[in-house]
Amino acid sequence: MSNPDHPPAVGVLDQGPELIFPPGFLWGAATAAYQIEGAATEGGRTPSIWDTFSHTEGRVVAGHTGDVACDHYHRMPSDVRLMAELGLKSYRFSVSWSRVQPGGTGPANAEGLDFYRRLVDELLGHGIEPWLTLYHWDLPQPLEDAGGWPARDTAARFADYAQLVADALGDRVTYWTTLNEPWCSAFLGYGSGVHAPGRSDGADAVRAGHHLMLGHGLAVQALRASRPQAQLGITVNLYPVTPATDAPADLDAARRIDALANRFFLDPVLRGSYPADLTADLREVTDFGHVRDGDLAVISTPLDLVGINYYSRHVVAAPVEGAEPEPYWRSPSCWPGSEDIRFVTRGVPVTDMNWEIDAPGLTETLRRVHDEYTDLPLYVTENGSAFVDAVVDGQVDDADRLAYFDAHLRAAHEAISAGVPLRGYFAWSLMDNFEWAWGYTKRFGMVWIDYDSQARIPKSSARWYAEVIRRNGLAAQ
Ligand code: IFM
Repeated sequence: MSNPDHPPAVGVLDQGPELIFPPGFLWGAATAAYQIEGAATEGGRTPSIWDTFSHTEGRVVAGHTGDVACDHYHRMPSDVRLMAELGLKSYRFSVSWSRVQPGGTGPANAEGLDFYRRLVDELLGHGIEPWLTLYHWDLPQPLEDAGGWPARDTAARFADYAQLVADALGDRVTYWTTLNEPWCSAFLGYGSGVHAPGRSDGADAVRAGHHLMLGHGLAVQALRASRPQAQLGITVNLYPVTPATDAPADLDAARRIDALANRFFLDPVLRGSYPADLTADLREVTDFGHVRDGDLAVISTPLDLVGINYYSRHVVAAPVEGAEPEPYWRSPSCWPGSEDIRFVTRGVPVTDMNWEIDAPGLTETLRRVHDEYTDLPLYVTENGSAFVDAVVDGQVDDADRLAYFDAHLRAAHEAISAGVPLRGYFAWSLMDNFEWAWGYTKRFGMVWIDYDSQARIPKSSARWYAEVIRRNGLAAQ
């Protein structure tokens, strides 16, 4: 770091011999366009579903919006310098569709593309590998008005947009992920409606999930044809799903939630089919008439890598009468056809999102994807935690977040030792940002953002992570 008064907070790193990661391991940090860029109406950008949603009263805590966010659009060069000071090998960002193709159809917006060209140049100039995500939840509003992801045409529009970005940036960007966490787009956006566009219909959520994957497959085909050297993948958010007891009804609850949370995406993308138990569970919700011949072949177009976002574990149990509905991803409407299943709280430590901290779940998830689905290289494209931080004497000592990263990196290393081809890890997030329905009330960053002054303060976890990257490893315990 540039500030000699604040030496790296190596902490646990000093406790023992290092745990070394494989040579060339890609150490990174991630962000997403709507969460950090701001400049919502500048440079020809038009509204996405998140602009509309956040400007609708009652949708986001305290009425927060991404209008300004971290002002990254204007501060990009100094933010990249900060990444370089941290020693990041790679930076995962997303492109705002409505910045580069306002309205979601038609020609490219040169000014919007120019922002990402400058970002990529800046990264490459600092020796940082750009990792581009095409879609991190910000569908152009006119495409939502035309039906959104439940409408088949949106998949074709996404492939056109992917081509346009590939034409502009494909000569300099090697790593591409099509979608970030399609489960959230489909089931939080169209199932429970706690995310944009805020619709609540189980059948629409299932259709949205299918068309997101269809768009992914079409985009991969377009990118592969025009950029044969590119490394192409998708990012899915996965959870180990554990039954609360080994009673048959709890085992069945776990099977059902695993199907909706994990196998809904993993099976079509990596095996070219929907799981039979999933379609059976959903028979009261949809007859899957939206799936056309040939779709699954497109969806399972071969990839070069799989990105996995890991945060926590789901522990579930059979329905009980009179159980109180629960919030956010525990909301029953996130789980069409399985609304009555209970999410169980085990009483283990949680983050500020109330998500249970479960590092072994990362090992389990990585091993499962490798053992059951694919030999492809895997990347943890997000992992991190929100905690209540505070600035004290100009510093932020986020010991909880540092411990979370440390435990999860050990879990990642364990997966590598077990033979999983894990090639990189991206901390979520580089900086505090707009945490969707929670606005700015949840902080996931390694870098503190003062939203009044836009000052950046690297937290202890950032200085620790810089040291992990420098050593390519961490201390054994
Ligand atoms: O902030 C989000 C991110 O946009 C997607 N993955 C989970 C993060 C924390 O909720």
